[in-house]
Formats: sequence, structure tokens, C-alpha cells
Amino acid sequence: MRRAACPGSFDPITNGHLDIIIRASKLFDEVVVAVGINKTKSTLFTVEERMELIRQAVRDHPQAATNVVVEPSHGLLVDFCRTRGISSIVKGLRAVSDFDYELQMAQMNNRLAGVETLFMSTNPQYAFLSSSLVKEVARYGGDVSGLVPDVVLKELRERL
Ligand code: COD
Repeated sequence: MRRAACPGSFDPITNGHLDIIIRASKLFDEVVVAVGINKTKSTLFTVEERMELIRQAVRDHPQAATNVVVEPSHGLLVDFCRTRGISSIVKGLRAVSDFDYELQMAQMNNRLAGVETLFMSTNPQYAFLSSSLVKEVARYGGDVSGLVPDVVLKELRERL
């Protein structure tokens, strides 16, 4: 079975993340979305909330609804991959500014465990999009509809 991990903080999932997950779900038999738990980083949504928002967001997409699973990820991503027999990581690349750090992580993960990282170019529609920017705009009352899944939009409106 060809299985890939799509890792991230997903605080919260945006349409940029979702686009990468859906495209990956068409290339692999199973995509495991690894929701990072970083105790030193404060998040708007708990890990359980972030996981549930991703599950609800993929539900409307026929392929992804059948082969995307969502799990919490503690510690090193390569350990998450190793314990699940995952040999590929799929990441989205928005701009050259993402590239330097993503390349470093890809090479480190390959060195640590022989895991390959595949980069997908962002959908140009979402190239400027990040979870932090979405939260900032929503916090000040800006309209983020079309930038996040509807379930996330609803949660942001209630919370911020
Ligand atoms: N379009 C396309 N892709 C996007 C978009 C967009 N608009 N926005 C984000 N992405 C991609 C990012 O490029 C990233 O690949 C992924 O989606 C997740 O994004 P975020 O912002 O939710 O998550 P990050 O960047 O905070 O996540 C970092 C990880 C958790 C993946 C990383 O820190 C990690 O692997 N941590 C585990 C610990 C570890 O193994 N460390 C050693 C690494 S070598």
C-alpha cells in the first residue's frame, strides 16, 4: 500500500492545506494527516479540535473522504512515519521563502530515516494563505470566507 503523511500544525486547516491533502489523496492509497503537537507553541484550537476540523473538511471530497485519516503526531515526524510504515511525506510549497526551511527538513528527515519528501506547488489561488494570517484577519473582523473550509469559518466566527 502506498501511504503518505501530510504533516502540519493546521491551526486551523486552510483551503491551501486542504488542496494539498486532496491532491495527495489522488496519488496515494492512503494519506495520513499528522497533526503536530508542540507543547511549547500555543494554538487557537486544541489538537482534538484541529483533527475534527480536518475530518469534517475532507468529508465533502469523494476521494479524500475514503482514504484520508487524521492522527495526532508527537515528537519527530520520522518516528510517526516509521511506526506506520510511511515512506513519503507530502508538503505544500507556497513560495521561495518556504523552500529553504522545507529543504532542510526534507534532507534531515531523509538522513534520519530514509523518508522521501515530495513537494507540491500550491494552488496559486491559495499561495498567500497561512493559518496565522487567517487568524489575524478573522480576529480583526476581516472576511476569510473562501480561504478556509466552511466548518472552520463557523468556528472562527464563534471564537474570535
Ligand atoms: N498552500 C500550500 N501548502 C501550504 C499552504 C498553502 N497555502 N499553507 C501551508 N502549507 C503547507 C506548508 O508548506 C506545510 O508543509 C504544511 O502545509 C503545514 O503547514 P502548517 O503551517 O500547518 O504547519 P507547520 O509549518 O507549523 O508544520 C511544521 C511541521 C509540524 C510539519 C514540522 O515542524 C515538523 O515536522 N515537526 C515535527 C518535529 C520534527 O520532526 N522536527 C524535525 C524536522 S526535520
